[in-house]
Amino acid sequence: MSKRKNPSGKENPNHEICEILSELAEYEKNVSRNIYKYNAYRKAAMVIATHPKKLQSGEEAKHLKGVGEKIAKKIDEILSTGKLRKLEEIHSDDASNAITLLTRVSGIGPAKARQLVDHGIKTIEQLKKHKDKLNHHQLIGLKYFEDFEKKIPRKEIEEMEKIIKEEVHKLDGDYKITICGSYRRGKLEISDIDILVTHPKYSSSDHEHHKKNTYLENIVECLKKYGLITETISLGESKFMGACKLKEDTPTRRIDIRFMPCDQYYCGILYFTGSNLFNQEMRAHAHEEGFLLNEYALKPLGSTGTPGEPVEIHSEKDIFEAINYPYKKPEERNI
Ligand code: DCP
Ligand code: MG
Repeated sequence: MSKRKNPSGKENPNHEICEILSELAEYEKNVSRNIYKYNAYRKAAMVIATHPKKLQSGEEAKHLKGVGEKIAKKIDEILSTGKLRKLEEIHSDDASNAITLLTRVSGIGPAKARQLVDHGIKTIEQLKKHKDKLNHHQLIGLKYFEDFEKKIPRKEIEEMEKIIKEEVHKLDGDYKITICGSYRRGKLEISDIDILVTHPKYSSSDHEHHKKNTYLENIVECLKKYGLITETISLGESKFMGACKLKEDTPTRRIDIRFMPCDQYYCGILYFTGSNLFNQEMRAHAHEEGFLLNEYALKPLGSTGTPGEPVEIHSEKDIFEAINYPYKKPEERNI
């Protein structure tokens, strides 16, 4: 059996257990829609993935943070039989397989997937015959179903980054652009492109005064003209969702661009760099230190629990320092 690598690139001697727990997590998210269980399985899979030794029993696994009685029992079953009955049952359930498949289409969430399955739509082929049931986003998801599933090599995003920065800076040299997500965390294979943009002339007070701005619209128009952006899923003042294509022979990729006021930029970068789990842990730590941290701001919590005025932030490091959290480089946030 192959030994897959863990998040820090080392061999993972427990990869079979991790794969099963991750599958259970996906099942809870997409089919049962139990986010609490989804998180529990994901956390356990992550902590086990970074455990350097092969686990011998569920009891041993229980010493790891995030592994409780129920997961320990499952680990025992996997260790002794090489599989998990619960997962075998899930695999043999038609409706569950169909829901899992349909949620792979960009724009189709667990609720929509269940609805489609209830209408008897269970395959991509059948979905193609019922386009009337899909909204604009889901239609694009369907059109590029195969392309959007392909991982993006780092090199390809590096090339796009260069073009995007060059073209956007021709428009206005003051734009600040950061590609976040797993790309910023140093991953070699990335699922989509998450870009964060700001402009020094636009702050949250402008935003609060509902001052209309066209910063994002201008960027999207510019990259469409260049030929990089090929599809628009949605476009607002602060968020663009769409698709892009670098070259004739590269697949169409999902791209999101967010425009944020300059004083919220670093909280935005921190959030959109992730990982998801890292954000959860950092937010929990912030809370213990008496702060509210989200994608927009860091606010101290008063004695009654009401958030105060945002702390002034000029870098990602400022956020870590303010909440007494040891600084982690983006590549160290792959939990
Ligand atoms: N994010 C989050 N919570 C969510 C969704 C997103 O904290 N529910 C943040 C953390 C993610 C970032 O946004 O790292 C980007 O979201 P992606 O879903 O694009 O995830 P990644 O870029 O980390 O991984 P991938 O390569 O799969 O896109
Ligand atoms: Mg991403």
